[in-house]
Amino acid sequence: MNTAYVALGANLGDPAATVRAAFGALANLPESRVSRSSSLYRTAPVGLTDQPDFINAVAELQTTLAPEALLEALFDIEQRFGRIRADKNGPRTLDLDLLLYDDQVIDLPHLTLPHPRLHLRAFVLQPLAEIAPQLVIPGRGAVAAWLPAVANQGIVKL
Ligand code: PH2
Ligand code: MG
Ligand code: MG
Repeated sequence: MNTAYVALGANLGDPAATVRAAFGALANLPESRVSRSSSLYRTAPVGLTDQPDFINAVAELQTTLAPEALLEALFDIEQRFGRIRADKNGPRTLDLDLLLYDDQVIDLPHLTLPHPRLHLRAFVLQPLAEIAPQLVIPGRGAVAAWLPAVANQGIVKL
C-alpha cells in the first residue's frame, strides 16, 4: 500500500456539495480507499482573485495504483463532474490535484511530486495539516512549519 494525498477544490455551482460528492468518487477508485478526509474549508481565491470563493479539502488515500494511474483516475473524476479546462487558474466545477505520493519525487511534464505549490497555499496546507499534522513534504520539510507563512490567506473551516 502507498499513501497519497489529493487536494479537492471547487468554486462553481454548489461547491460544497461537489466536494462532498467527490470524496465519494475517491472512495470508489479501484485499488484504493480513503483513509482520512479533512473538513471542508471556504477559501479566498489565490492567483486570479476575481472569481468566487472556493471550497477546498484534502483526502488521504491508501492505494496500489501507481502515481500516473492515480492521476489519470483523478482526471476521469474531474471529467465526470463536468470540468472544463479553460483558464489555468480560473473557476472550476471540480479540481483534483495529486499533492504527494509516499515520499516520491517525480518531475514529468504532466506530473510533479510533491505538488510544486502545495507549501505556499493555505487552502492546501491547512486541510493537509488537519489530517496529517506530522507530515513531511519531501525536499521542503514539515507541513506544520509552512503554516505561519500562509496565515494571511483567507480560509475558514466550515
Ligand atoms: N485553485 C487554483 C487557483 N486558485 N484558490 C483557492 N482558494 N482554492 C483553489 O483550489 C484554487 C485557487 C488552481 O487550481
Ligand atoms: Mg488541477
Ligand atoms: Mg489546482
